[in-house]
Amino acid sequence: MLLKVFDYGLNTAKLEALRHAIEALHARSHGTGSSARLSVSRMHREPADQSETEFVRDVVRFFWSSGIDRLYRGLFEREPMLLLEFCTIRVQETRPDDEYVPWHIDANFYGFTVPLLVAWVPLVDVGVDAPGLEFAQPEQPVDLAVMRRAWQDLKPDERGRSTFDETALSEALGPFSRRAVALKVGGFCAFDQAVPHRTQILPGATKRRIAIEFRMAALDALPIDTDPTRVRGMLISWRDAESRQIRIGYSGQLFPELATR
Ligand SMILES: O=C(O)CCC(=O)C(=O)O
Repeated sequence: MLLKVFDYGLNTAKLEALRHAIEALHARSHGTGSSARLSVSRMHREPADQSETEFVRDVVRFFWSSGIDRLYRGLFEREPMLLLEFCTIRVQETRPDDEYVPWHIDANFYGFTVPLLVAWVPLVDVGVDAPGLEFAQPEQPVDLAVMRRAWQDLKPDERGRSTFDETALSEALGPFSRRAVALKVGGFCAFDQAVPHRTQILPGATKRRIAIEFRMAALDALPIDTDPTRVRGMLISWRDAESRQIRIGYSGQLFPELATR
């Protein structure tokens, strides 16, 4: 289980520009005062207008200039691709009836067989007035095979999501502590697909939170323990090995076995 918290390092001016763009897109589609998850892949597939097309391009540019990709290379010694399909932007309000994301692991997106690294990047300061992210940290080392079995045994909740309640989490991790991260814009946390996390429960939060999640996986292999329909036609971005240029495309371009006829 890998969790790293960086208090700074990302370009704050670029993050501010992304936040302004998200606020405009969110206000247009959801008004104000409601939480929402904006889909980068939908904006690429069916852009409502030019501003959505530009936004996707800005997200991709930001990612490849941020240094986050270097983290993946350094940790796993493999070339990463950005899973744009699973690049999510959450605008999280603070009303009591707002939907906070419950305990889960991101193996939900990509299974366990390929190293997945999530970079959770807040676009406003979090952890004091606006909810951040909370991690469950085991007090003793956890056997990944145990975690994986616990994940496979989960029964989908009423919305079809694989989430852990506190009992399932204790069974998987043994004794654990909760760690909420407070971050200023420019900081981020990075974690792998085995790390349980949820939206921070922050009583008294007064400010809405905007965050973007970049999910990276190895460019040279597909997961074998996840629903194949998740990876077929999956939107990705990668650096071309010869030209070094950044590409945006679908999984079939890199993995011929996924190409649709
Ligand atoms: O940003 C959050 O509060 C949680 C989001 C999350 O963990 C997810 O989308 O997988």
